[in-house]
Amino acid sequence: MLNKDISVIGVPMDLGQNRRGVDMGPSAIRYAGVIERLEALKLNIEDLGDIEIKRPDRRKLNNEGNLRNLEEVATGNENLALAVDEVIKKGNFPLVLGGDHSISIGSLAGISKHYENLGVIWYDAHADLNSGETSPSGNIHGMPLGVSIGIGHERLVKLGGYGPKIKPENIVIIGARSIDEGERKLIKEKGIKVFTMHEVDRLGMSKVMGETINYLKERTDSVHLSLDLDGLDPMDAPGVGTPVIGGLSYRESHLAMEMLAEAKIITSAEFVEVNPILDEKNKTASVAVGLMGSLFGEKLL
Ligand code: B3U
Ligand code: MN
Ligand code: MN
Repeated sequence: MLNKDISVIGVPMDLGQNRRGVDMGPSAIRYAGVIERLEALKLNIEDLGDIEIKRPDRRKLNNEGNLRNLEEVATGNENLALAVDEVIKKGNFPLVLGGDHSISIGSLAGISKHYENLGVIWYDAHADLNSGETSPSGNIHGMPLGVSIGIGHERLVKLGGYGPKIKPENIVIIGARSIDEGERKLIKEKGIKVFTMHEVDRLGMSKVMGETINYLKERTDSVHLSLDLDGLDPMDAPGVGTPVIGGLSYRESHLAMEMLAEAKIITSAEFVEVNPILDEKNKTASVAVGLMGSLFGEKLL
């Protein structure tokens, strides 16, 4: 990793989906020792604490169309975008702790304007390419990647005052195994690069990551890592809201992070969907912290 100055931002957001508890993700990840783990790597860590996310009376929440809690999700993400923007302005690496995956909308709004050609690695069981029109759930955490390429509600697509944030050809999805019909269409139409579990099994993680790194090096000037813990197999990461069996292993995931550390291409990152209420003794938060260790250069020997 080139940038040794890291700013940690927690986002206690659970309004992008229906299960309670993911708002406690940042606490669980801090409790699992993220700050100490990164400090041990001789990095300069500042913990900016948590972004303010409103705690509305849940009985009074309003949906707009098929978008659950649109206003609250948008406002929280605007706060996050401002914080991330400040971190990059002062030359630090933003490390964002979720919260549900809707927070990627705010992260990318704060990050993308600083680069000509931002790339994204989307490490996830899902493609998160839905919109109000295609979503089976109305949950905004299933939409952030679609929003980033300009598909979805204006309030989200133009969040931070501009959009789209990412070119479809600058995206690589890794670990997908639960893809909705509308998402499948979009992947084909936009030519988005996806390594589903099929490709991971066929090629192995080493080849998948190697190809991902080469692909992004060729066409981007910076890369954001968006790691949804449900990309991992539920045996390794049980504390997530929408587990999908047959996922990426703990070992494959560490290899992926180690290869990214070696390639020095990651310029910002977020780790999302850790839900301590659904977890087994904070296992998922600990796995997340271990992966951050590898991403920032921790070695076995
Ligand atoms: N694709 C489904 C399910 C889902 C997306 N992201 C998560 N679950 N974590 C949806 O609701 O959009
Ligand atoms: Mn996701
Ligand atoms: Mn997911």
